[in-house]
Amino acid sequence: MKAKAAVLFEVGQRLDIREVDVQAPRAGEVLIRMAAGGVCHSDLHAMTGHLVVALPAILGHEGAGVVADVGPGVTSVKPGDHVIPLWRLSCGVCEYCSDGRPALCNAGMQVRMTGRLPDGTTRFSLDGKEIKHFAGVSTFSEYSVVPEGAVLKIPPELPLDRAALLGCAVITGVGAVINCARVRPGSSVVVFGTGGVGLNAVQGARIAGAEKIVAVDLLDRKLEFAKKFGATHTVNAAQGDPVAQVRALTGGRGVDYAFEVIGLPKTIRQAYDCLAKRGMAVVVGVTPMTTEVAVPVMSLVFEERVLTGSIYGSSRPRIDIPKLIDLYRAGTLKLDELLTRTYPFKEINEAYAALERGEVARSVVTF
Ligand code: PAD
Ligand code: ZN
Repeated sequence: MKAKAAVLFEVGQRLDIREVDVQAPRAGEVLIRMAAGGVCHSDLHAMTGHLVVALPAILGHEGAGVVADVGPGVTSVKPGDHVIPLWRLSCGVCEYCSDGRPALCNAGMQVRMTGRLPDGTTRFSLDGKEIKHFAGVSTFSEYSVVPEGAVLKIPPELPLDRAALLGCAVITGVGAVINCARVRPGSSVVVFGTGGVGLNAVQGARIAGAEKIVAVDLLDRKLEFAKKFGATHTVNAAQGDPVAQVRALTGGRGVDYAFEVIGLPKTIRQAYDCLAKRGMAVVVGVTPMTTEVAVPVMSLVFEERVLTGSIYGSSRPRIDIPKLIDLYRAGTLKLDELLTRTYPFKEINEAYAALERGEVARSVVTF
């Protein structure tokens, strides 16, 4: 079948909407008719080359849609089901999957690095040449073939444009706070970068019962969003050293948890420098592959500080996404407020330009 899809041919280029060929799903695979694709900074990192991706590829890793067809042996979904594709495939049987760490699955990493499905081939092509799958899900396509292990059924009444956000921004941000850092009630938190993912770290901290939640960004517009998501204090890093400002807000002590949701060495170091003794800094932002960050070892030892990272919200999506849906239904998790703009698919490059200008909380393209 044919489908319109946003292809990245080379680093440095914008997305090119082309009519690609999509093969039928094979055994254990699911064909999804995509309804909405989320506009995440990680795709932009792929376009700029910060994130190394096998090209040409159909980008997009946040999305939601309806099952159009299934290959032999698929049991967990059927045509007509509403689903979210999970951008880190998990095999279910390896050491990491068995340990409740599906985001660390080697099979998922293999798909991510090669741009091919687990059998080593692709279901997309253009003029007979293979087009790669980004993160195994390629949500910027009217139709995408995804392994069953990366497809999660969701309730049909959930609006698909909002459901899409659960698949990356929400699970990554909330998960970093709840699964990785395990933020405790009454604690103090700083979040560097309050874009689509960072706002979810802010609301994750609110849901976890943090008492002080400081949002740091360069744009007042983003800080206003952050207040709606639960920030108790805001710091504009364009107006002076953010570390000094965060420390001042905690009476000099520093915070219990810091989240870096930008992907810059400078802000990773700033997040670390905001910590109190025994504090934990979690890096969520994606940097170029070779980036290094130095921290003073003395503070690791004498203050027992922790510096770590979180991929895909350190989550178990099949357990965590249904919980997030319950929190949305209860009015606790803000999804409607997160979706500040919707673009028709053909305006996808404009959607990315708006992300770069920092205009939106999160946007989606709709098909
Ligand atoms: P976004 O562009 O919506 O948000 C980034 C925010 O950072 C914006 O609000 C900027 O204004 C702000 N910012 C930029 N520079 C600074 C600075 N020096 N000081 C303070 N604020 C600043 O991006 P996003 O929320 O979609 O993604 C954020 C990062 O998270 C990005 O690097 C993305 O690739 C990464 C990500 N990681 C995972 C994961 O699993 N670890 C998943 C998804 C996204
Ligand atoms: Zn993402």
